[in-house]
Amino acid sequence: MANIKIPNDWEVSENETTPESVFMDRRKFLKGTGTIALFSAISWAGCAPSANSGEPATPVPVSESEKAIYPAKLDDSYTVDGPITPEKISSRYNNFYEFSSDKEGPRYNAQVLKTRPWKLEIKGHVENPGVYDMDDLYKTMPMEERIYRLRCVEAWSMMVPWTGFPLKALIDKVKPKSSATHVAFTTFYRPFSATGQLAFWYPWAYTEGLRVEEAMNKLTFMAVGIYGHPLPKQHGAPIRLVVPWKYGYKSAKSIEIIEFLDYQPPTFWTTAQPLEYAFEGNVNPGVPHPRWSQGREKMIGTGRERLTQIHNGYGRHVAHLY
Ligand SMILES: Nc1nc2c(c(=O)[nH]1)N[C@H]1C(S)=C(S)[C@@H](COP(=O)(O)O)O[C@H]1N2
Ligand SMILES: [Mo]
Repeated sequence: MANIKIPNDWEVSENETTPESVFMDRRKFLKGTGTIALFSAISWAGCAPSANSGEPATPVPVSESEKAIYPAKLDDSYTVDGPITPEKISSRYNNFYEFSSDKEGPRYNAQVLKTRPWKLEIKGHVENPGVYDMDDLYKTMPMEERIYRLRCVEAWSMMVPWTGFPLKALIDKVKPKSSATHVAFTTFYRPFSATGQLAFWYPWAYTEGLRVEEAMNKLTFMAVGIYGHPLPKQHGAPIRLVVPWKYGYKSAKSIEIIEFLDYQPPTFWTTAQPLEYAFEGNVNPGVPHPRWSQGREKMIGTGRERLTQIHNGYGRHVAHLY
């Protein structure tokens, strides 16, 4: 009896695995085109870890203002049930197509990205457009820690402690005009270091978008750190969006531009595969992906699955928006 594990009611035994997206996989696409050797050579230039370097080191804060945000106070009003994913798991299983189309590539390949200094531009339909240096944000934004579940559309999830600030705090400073209906987030475009961006069949740069009311929701978070230290590059350093009630693709990494618009912007996955990835992207176990069920998810690092919850378990904060 002692060996029998009684699962929590949200857990289910692992009995089905969901295929990852294989659409337009880079290697499959290139196979037979004769360009694979060239493409691989480009991909590896400057990206491979040195033979004895092992894992990328945990990033440390560099400026006084960045140091001052750690440790940030945990706000546990938004914590949902389930175990926290060990950092060794979450930092080695990333989606970051700028650097690799598999999960293991970004933690190595993303290390070439120059993330300091970094500026975030805010523009469009706002009273106070501007360019913020990361240090301005470390000094002025209300930093806190939040433990969120992140549910990828590929039917896996993780739960991690982010350090950052509610996007609303920044939006209140820039003051959207009444004409603003949507917010667009744009990642860098640097194809000579982010060689995944040489994949011409994708609509680079990576972009995402929200309705203004979604962007202003208290859950919508700009993360600058994770596990009590600055974001490693594979997680989207130095600043990334986290929208926990939506599929992971909405949580754009390494953001350079936030633009307020009076229309719904075209976004990366929605443009690449319109039939598979909706702009809204809310986690919903009742709406299957065209190629797999969304009813359950693998909790990475546990060997177990759980039932997927509507709005990823955050319904009491966001259901009124829909
Ligand atoms: N710029 C950029 N942001 C991105 C992605 C990406 O490929 N590029 N992938 C998204 C997807 S599909 C997921 S699941 C999450 C993964 O975040 P993580 O690697 O920090 O866990 O990042 C999202 N943000
Ligand atoms: Mo994802």
